[in-house]
Amino acid sequence: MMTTLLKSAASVLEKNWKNGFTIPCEGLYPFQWNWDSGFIAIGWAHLNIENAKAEIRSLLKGQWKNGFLPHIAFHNEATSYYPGPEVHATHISSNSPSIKTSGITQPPVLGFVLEELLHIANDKEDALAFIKSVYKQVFLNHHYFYTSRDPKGEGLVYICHNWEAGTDNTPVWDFVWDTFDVPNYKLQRKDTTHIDASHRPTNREYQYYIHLIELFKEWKYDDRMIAQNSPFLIQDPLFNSMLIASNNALIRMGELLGFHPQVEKLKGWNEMAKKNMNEKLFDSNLNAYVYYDLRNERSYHHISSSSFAPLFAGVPSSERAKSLVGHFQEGRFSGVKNENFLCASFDPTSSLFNSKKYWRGPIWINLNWIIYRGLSQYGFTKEASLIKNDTLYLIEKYGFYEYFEPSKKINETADKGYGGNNFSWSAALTIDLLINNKYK
Ligand code: 9WN
Repeated sequence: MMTTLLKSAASVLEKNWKNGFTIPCEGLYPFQWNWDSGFIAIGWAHLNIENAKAEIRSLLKGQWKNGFLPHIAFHNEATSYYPGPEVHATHISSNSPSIKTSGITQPPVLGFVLEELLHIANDKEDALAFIKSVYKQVFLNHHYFYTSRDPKGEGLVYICHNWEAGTDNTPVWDFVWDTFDVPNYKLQRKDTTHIDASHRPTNREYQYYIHLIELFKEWKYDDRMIAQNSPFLIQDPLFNSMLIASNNALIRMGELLGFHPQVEKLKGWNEMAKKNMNEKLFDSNLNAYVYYDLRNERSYHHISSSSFAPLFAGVPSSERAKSLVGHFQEGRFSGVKNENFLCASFDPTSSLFNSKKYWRGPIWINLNWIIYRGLSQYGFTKEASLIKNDTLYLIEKYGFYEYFEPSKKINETADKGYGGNNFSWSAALTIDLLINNKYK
């Protein structure tokens, strides 16, 4: 029997369903987004596996000839979002597909999403046949990352735009923006007509976002030019964790399906990726995984919710995982008296923390799901239940918002979440948290 919360989550997905794919949020994000679709497919798999399959097939329609998977597929027309297809202008690349897409990517979640579908599906044979039909496309995407975005052959791929991180305005980028100047573009922002501008990135930050796209267009989206010249070139712990978690899943599924050459390649990349993530991206003073800036050859010593994503990818040793968990109960993220709900998107003790502003502090449901799964996998059941209960508490109290206030005190008098409402991945992952028996 469906509980009330489950029913309302299902109705969010149904309303955002556009006959073949699901938009993240009406008005605010009116197209198909890459990592959103992955999380959304997990929700659909519990309700209607055919929609989950269609979601993934639609996303793969945007795949480029070199395996690149864009962050937005513009299947439909909409004027409520900026920057739209005319700004990305990806037809100038010889690799772009027949449908309109953006020319930047997002965290590669499809590999592990396919394995989630297999676990959730009642008809395993049918799910496996579907996975078989898309496996090589997803593999090609990983091949693209390790051959085009890992200039030093470290198994750590770079992102070249803040929107590729998915954590668009994390304070870590402030330090990158300080390293170069941008012209003054005439922005046509639409987001601030939907959402309180103080909860969104500033116009100054948008100048950088647009400038990077203008540079990529000048270089016709050529990866070699980008690697050589992009002022933004970051090895991001969240992005690489999503890739490793997807490698892990593709290896297991490839073994089941007999895709041996692909499995061998994936194992090679993965081994190097895990090793260098532990050696290069771990900051032992902070006790957390951090970002490395390849352009300026430096690390950024800040903790964000992305710092815990390696748990989900099985990267840390159990000893290191144990010390990471110290940031939760009575720790830096929870607050010494557990004053905060888990898990703020940025270090609540930092002067750069802002509890209301997008990825500079608020809680996001997809990161909570990733951390919850990571904690469960390592056997930290107490901390896993804590983050799961905090997530469901916020959703039940306010609804399926895009992001939420971490401070328990502010939440005592608040009456809503932040950003867009009826946000698809908040609904989809609530469904999974409520009914996925594997992680109780
Ligand atoms: C740019 C769709 C996307 C999410 C991102 C989130 C936000 C877009 C924007 O919305 O980013 O991709 O315009 O702000 O930060 O993680 O995928 O939900």
